[in-house]
Amino acid sequence: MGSAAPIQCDIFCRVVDNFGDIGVTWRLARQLSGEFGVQIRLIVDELASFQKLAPAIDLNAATQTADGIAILAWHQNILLAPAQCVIEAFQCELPTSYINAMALMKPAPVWLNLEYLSAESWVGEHHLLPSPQPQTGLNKYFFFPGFRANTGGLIREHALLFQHQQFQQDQSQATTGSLKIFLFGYENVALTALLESFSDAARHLICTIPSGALARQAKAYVPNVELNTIEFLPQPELDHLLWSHDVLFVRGEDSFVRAQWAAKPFVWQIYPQAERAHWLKLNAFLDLYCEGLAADAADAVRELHRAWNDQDADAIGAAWQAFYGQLGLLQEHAAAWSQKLSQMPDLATQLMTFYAKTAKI
Ligand code: TRH
Repeated sequence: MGSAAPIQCDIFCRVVDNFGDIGVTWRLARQLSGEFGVQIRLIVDELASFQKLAPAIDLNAATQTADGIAILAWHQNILLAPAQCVIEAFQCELPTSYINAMALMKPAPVWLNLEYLSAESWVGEHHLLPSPQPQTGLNKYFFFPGFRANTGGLIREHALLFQHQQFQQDQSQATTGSLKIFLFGYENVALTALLESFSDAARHLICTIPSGALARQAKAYVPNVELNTIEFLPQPELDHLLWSHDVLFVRGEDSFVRAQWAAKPFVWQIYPQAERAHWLKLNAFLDLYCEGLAADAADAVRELHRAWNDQDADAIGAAWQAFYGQLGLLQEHAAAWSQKLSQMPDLATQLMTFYAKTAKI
């Protein structure tokens, strides 16, 4: 920032499971490149998952370019001269040779660990703290995305909310009378009971399920419900899909955030962790999200989240009915929540501001 030469940034990503790791890093890479002119190399250890979100990715190419971003296959002996800004996604552990090369650079690169998103309050206390690395004398900084002012915020492209508004204006005439539900989640024992409870609604329902375990699990016929299983779309097309539905079931991290920018009532299936550790994270988010929401509506939000995440087939029907009964209020709340979040600087802006300050440019 301020200097004529573009900033160079390496983003390292290991695909642990599913699509969230590559989903978040790809989205961030596209924004940093497209809106900040940063020269990005995205170093990824698994191209097959990446290809699902970006069909142009060539599975056999060691290096390639997509959307102006250099994509490097992360193999064991990869040797790279470090960039000025280094983003290690989700503690994925940089190659030793790369760290040693960083230690020799003057000035040292700005090294950030991009953490998983959480609404827990301790996150703000740790955001941007340095973690001194005794072997090299380098500092690695924690960068915590989050929902509060003392965190790194959420990924939000600069034109996103404007585009959303335009989309809504264009769609305002196109109401079908059906309630459109988007259902993206992990395999879930409560799915059949949820779909059956959809058929009790007074309105006709259209339910869209992206390909994957949940789509395979969905039963073919439910009275009063039109079930559409669809192929995965390229990531930039996901927002329009979300915007064209009325209720969003989302999961993980990236689709969870996009549902919030879509300003629609949503249900989050959190990525399950050992010993139910994810419940703390889920409840921390619900506490924040339900602030200011009328008690009945807040109870409905909590109970549907509980039943869906607990895969509670006995409770999901009643939980859905209660949620459905509050839909008008939940729609207003979702719009207000999105508006509130948009007051925070977005994650890429915060990242670039921190980089400029730390690199003293
Ligand atoms: O796939 P996920 O469950 O990812 C998870 C979480 O990130 C979790 O925190 C992490 O620990 C685990 O992976 C390893 O859900 P998420 O985060 O929503 O990622 C899905 C990505 O797929 C997201 O970037 C959106 C994208 N996507 C498309 O590009 N096209 C589609 O059609 C759909 C449905 C999703």
